[in-house]
Amino acid sequence: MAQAKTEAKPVVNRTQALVWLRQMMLIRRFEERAEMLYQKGNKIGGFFHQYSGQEPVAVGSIGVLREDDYIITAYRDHGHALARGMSARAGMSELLGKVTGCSRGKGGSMHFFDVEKGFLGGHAIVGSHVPLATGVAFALKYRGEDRVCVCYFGEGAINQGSVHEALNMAALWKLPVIYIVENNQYAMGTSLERSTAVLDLRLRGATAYGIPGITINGNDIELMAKTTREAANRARGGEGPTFIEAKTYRYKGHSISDPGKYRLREELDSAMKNDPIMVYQNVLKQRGWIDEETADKMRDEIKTEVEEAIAFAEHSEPPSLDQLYEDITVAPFIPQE
Ligand SMILES: Cc1ncc(C[n+]2csc(CCOP(=O)(O)OP(=O)(O)O)c2C)c(N)n1
Repeated sequence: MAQAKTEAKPVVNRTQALVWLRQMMLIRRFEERAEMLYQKGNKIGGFFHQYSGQEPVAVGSIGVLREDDYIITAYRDHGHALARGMSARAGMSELLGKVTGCSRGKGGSMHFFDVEKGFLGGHAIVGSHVPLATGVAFALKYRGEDRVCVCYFGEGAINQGSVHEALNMAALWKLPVIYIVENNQYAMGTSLERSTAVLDLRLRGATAYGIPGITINGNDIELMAKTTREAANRARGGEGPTFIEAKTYRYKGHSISDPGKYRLREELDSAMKNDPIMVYQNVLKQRGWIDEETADKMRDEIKTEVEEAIAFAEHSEPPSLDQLYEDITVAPFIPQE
């Protein structure tokens, strides 16, 4: 089986590590407060899928990309967007359906976009964006650019036919794409064991298409970073795609309306006991890169940032009737009377 190579040297300095810790804390807080707004204040409508527990996957991998690389993901997209540098204001406004949101209030939770930051969404049909990622990578190669496209999807998407067509073409044409499967163990209420015949997901890329694959602990942010950096180097060097299975766990139900009755309380408790944000904070403490007081200050600043984002979103306007007709087609869409 093809294996992605690993390297030994450290991937991060103190400054970068603190940025990553802060980003993970921001994602967590952003979603905690958004959940409250959804449930208590009834301020957020539509679907709402939380990333809580999976933060190191997005933050570690995006943290080693270049600003001109592309990212594309599924509907559990708040974490990737914030890790890419979207402001809490733009994200919160989108959740509240305001014109100041990243998709002008017309996308909602599942359709965060920020094209200027190379963040190509937020896609709700399972597996549908994987061919898009392959297409983006094809365009990059066709134009002779040394940028890469990173595509995130859940393990539930692995059995979609379109994913396999996309993997085959990426391997055939050695496209600069990195597929990151976020294996959080459940697709809605269905565990991987109940849906999938071959549990070693790397084999999907490796044996079928010859794409180097690696399975890693997605809770380990620095390992995420190192593995992604190596994959990006391969892609930029013309060696083609890499398939990374990041083992992770989601703390919340599939969506906000899912009480999660298909798993035991003990399973969730045991995952939360090793919360990757606290674990990373402790790692940095042991290295002497942060102390308790600085971490508390960081958390306080993040609380303020999120409250400020909520206030901004609440004071923003929803899109006007005219604006509802924008962004539908390339040429302006003229509604018929
Ligand atoms: C083609 C398609 N089939 C079914 C659904 C309904 N659906 C929404 S999310 C989901 C589970 C996907 O799980 P996974 O890919 O593991 O991602 P996760 O939710 O765990 O992040 C399903 C079946 C859908 N959106 N699209």
